[in-house]
Amino acid sequence: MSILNILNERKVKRQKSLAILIDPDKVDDLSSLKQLLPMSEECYVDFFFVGGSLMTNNNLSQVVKTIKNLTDIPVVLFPGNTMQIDIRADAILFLSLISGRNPDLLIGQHVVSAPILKGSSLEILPTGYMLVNAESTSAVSYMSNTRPIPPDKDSVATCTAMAGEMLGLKLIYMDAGSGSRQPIPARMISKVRRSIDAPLIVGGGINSSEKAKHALEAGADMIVIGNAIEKDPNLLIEISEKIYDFNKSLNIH
Ligand code: 1GP
Repeated sequence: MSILNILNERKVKRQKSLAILIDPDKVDDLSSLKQLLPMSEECYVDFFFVGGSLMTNNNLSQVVKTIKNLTDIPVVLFPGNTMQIDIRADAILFLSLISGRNPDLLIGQHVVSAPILKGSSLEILPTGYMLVNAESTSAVSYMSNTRPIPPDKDSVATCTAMAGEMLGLKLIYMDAGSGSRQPIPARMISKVRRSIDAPLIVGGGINSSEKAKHALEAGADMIVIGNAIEKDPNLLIEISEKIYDFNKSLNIH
């Protein structure tokens, strides 16, 4: 079954998913990644997202290869730009940065990468990507040359998500930015959840099991965690328990 079908099915059943973000630029030594992989399987991690705003060490293919060799957990590319494509991955978030007004990230980079993706077996996941942050100085805002949606502007967020879905995007990803001090407010997550049918991915600044629980309760179908698990891999156990509790209450898992 395709990843998109899996996500749609889970959304209908209200089943939650967990993705770990691996930024290849932060993987200096593959041994820490190799330690995380068996733990991720034990904790029922659903996906690895692989990507970052900047890649200075040319590590992408090594990271994808290591994950694919050592686990069966699907690898989804989360590209910061068109250079971040590796055909060994399972799928790619084909991100249109709909919170911004930078044409290159709404359609330009997609045109450049389309022929490469068409010739690959990667599953393409058309995704409306929305940055939500009070600061316009985060790495992703700087690199994307866009202003994020302010966290108190719920109607801007809901209308943006609705428009993305009406344009045919199949997933909506609300991101506070990697390492954000504040995750996306629960209030905004629930309003966006109620405005769209597409599966809703939420990430950025989720650094405790409580914050994970709030995002899930508010309506995130999938949460994405990067920095916090890099710093403390044991947090994965606590967060996966929250996901397990949610899914158990639905008699799933
Ligand atoms: C960032 O949503 C991801 O794009 C994950 O963010 O690293 O803050 O968990 P963190």
